[in-house]
Parts: sequence; structure tokens; C-alpha cells
Amino acid sequence: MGDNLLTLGCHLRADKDTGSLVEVIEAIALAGKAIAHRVRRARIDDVIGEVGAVNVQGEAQQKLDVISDRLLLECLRACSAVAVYASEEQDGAIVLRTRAAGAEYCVLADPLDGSSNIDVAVSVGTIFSVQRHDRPDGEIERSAVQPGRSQVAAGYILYGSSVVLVLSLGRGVAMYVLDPLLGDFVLVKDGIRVPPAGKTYSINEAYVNGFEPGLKAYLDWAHAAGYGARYIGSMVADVHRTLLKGGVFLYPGTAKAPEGKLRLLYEGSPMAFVIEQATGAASTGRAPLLDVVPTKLHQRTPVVLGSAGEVEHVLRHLR
Ligand code: FDP
Repeated sequence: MGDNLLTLGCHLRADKDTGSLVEVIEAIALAGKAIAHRVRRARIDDVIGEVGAVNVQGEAQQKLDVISDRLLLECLRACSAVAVYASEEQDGAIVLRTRAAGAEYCVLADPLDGSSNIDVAVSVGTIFSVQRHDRPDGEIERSAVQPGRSQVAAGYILYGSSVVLVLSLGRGVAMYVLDPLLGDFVLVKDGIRVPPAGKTYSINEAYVNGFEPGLKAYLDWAHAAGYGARYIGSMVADVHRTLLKGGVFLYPGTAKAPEGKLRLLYEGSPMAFVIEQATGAASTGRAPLLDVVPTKLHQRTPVVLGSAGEVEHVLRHLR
């Protein structure tokens, strides 16, 4: 049995082109360790339940949503390369420092995705996206509102039976696991590829009456073709399974919510970036998800992602 001792920092620094992006990823990883600690103690400390407030999208904030957001903000504030932080839990982008001060990056995050599952100890995760901060300092927020295609890094941290960090810097996808004894993320796999096919779909099928006819036709086709269903209801866990085992994850629009539920910049774009970098595919159902030009920070998008062959089965039914 070989020991995995290549840490996240050493692995990233081995690539000379990565520059100060390493510090940004390390700041996110540090926040991930702090969040993992809070998630592990969720029933011991008083962190379960709602804060009693709603976020900018009208959703009830869980205590751990707020704690995770604060931890991320603190870690990024301490990182001199970060100019802007935008999160699902904040009304607007937060300016940490200017480009004139040498800050090159903008970080967007869903600090604790799937947090409604916390009280039943189901896996949750942090999703992050890094864009280059290349606008004049007067338009600092616009660095956050960019198409997914221009991300310089994206990934997620899954707080499951182990703590897993999946990362892409646009040159493939690597997976690290938090070694609790060393207190560090160590590389467990590089060059991850989504299996090209996999007969599993992951969707909240209870909304079927609100789906468009093409999607209903896809589900009928998948049933007849002997597909299995897996839906945890926690995006990071569902996407992680799809990345490693293949299949397709869908959160479509419905008659009531045509743009679906997931946020383009905090969930759709970073997950699409990881999946495409792992040779999978990601779409809104109409267009490649990474090509969507966002108009606002908290924009929502329908999501179809996973094995290239499985995404194509969905798209041909939608066309
Ligand atoms: P949550 O509301 O618990 O934060 O991002 C929202 C999300 O979780 C995703 O993690 C998950 O995939 C989705 O909502 C589940 O929504 P449904 O309950 O509508 O299926």
C-alpha cells in the first residue's frame, strides 16, 4: 500500500505557471478545512437549523450557511491575490482590495451547498469559481459576472464520509482528500475523466409534471432503456458521483421556475468547468453552459451535465 504524501500546495507549485493562483486555492482549501470541522460537529455545537433570515434569493439561511460564508470571506480576505468575493449568501460582491494593490482574482462561491441536508447528516459541499479580475477598479463587480468559459479555476469540496477537494485549473481535473492526521489535502488522483457513458440519471423526478415534453420523453426513453436513478438532493454529492461513475445530472427549468433553481455563477459554471475539463459535457439544455453570458450575479440556470454520451441523449430529446 503506497502512501499519498503529495500535498495540494506542493502539487500546485510543481506547475510554475500557476503563480499567485496557488495562494487563492490554498485560502479556499483552508476555509474548506474549517468548514469541514464545523460540519463534523454539527450535532455537537449549536449550528443546526435556520438563522431566521432569508438570503438575497429568498431562501431560508441555515446557521451553517452563514458560518461557512464568514469562514470563506475571512480566509480570502487574508489572501493578497483576491480582489473580490461574491457568494450566494451575500447581496452583492464584496471588494477586498483593488487591482492597483496587486489583487488579480475574483472568487465566487456557494459556501455550503445542500445545507438543507445538514440536519440529517447527508453530504454537503462548497462550490467555488475563480475569475481573473481584469476590469478597472471602478467596475470591480463586473469581474464576478463573466461567462464560465473564462474561469481560471473551479472546483468543489465535498464534506462526505471523507473530505474531498476536486479542482481544475483548466488543465484537467485533480482530486485531493483531506488526511485528518496530517491536516492537509493530499493528491489521490490526477487527470480524472468522466466515463463516456453510464446508465444513471440524477434528477428530482417529483417535478415531472412541470417538465417540458422533451424531458418527459427522455425519461420515458431512459426507463425503457433500463436506466437507474440516483438523487441525493445535494448537488456536490450528486455531481461527484456523476464525475466518478458516469451518468447525467439534471436540474431543469419547470413550468413554475423556467430557469430552474441552481445559480449560474456559484453552481452551474464551476461544475460545468470541472465536468468539461474531465471530458464530460455541460449544457443548459439549449446551449453549452459555459458559453452563457451572465447579466447578473445571482442569475439561475437549468443544468444538464455528466458523461458526454448521456448529456447527448438528453439534448436529442430536447431538440
Ligand atoms: P440546497 O437547497 O439544500 O442548498 O443548491 C441548492 C440545492 O440544495 C442543491 O444542492 C440540490 O441539488 C438542490 O438544491 C435540490 O433541490 P430540490 O430539493 O428541488 O431537488
